[in-house]
Amino acid sequence: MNPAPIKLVFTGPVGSGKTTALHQLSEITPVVTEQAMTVGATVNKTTTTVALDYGEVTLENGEKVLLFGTPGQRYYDYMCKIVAQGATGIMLLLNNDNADPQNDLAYFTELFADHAKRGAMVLGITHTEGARNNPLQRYHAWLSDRGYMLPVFAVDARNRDDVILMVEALAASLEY
Ligand SMILES: Nc1nc2c(ncn2[C@@H]2O[C@H](COP(=O)(O)OP(=O)(O)O)[C@@H](O)[C@H]2O)c(=O)[nH]1
Ligand SMILES: [Mg+2]
Repeated sequence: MNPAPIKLVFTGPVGSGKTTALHQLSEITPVVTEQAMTVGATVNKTTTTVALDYGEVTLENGEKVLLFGTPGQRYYDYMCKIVAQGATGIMLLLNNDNADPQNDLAYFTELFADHAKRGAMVLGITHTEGARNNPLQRYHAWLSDRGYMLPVFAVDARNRDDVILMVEALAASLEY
């Protein structure tokens, strides 16, 4: 029997770059479930993922990686849990320009506490060029306050190399 495929899940709040990151990585045209936002639409963002995003990428060794993106809006949390079931690793994207990224960090590390505790999670901080300039050390401090030690990177979800860096960091964490 083949081993279970590698499953990576992009999660995080609305507008943190989940759908964009998955598009950067996927070698198939991703399946996305975008709908007009019922709550929280902004000038920059009028649609949001309602069920999941799905893509695939093949590693150099021929292994296939399944990519999933969760919805960001909190009333879809039950969906997040379903989408992330059996995930090899969680890529938590946080928008540095959000009003309260510490709250987002607390929320998503709690939602995926099993992965966070096992070190099967990597943080990607997006929109670091924005006006709110939380340094990366602040995320490290917030994590260690909660007893987690996880890699944290400044990433631009539109940049494929940045997204690949997160995947590589996750792979490295899982090898220990
Ligand atoms: N300026 C900036 N824009 C980004 C960055 N990452 C993603 N975006 C943009 O942010 C918007 C929201 O991204 P999206 O992938 O839809 O977020 P999702 O709600 O998490 O799926 C898109 O217009 C992206 O192009 C970043 O690091 N900097
Ligand atoms: Mg999305």
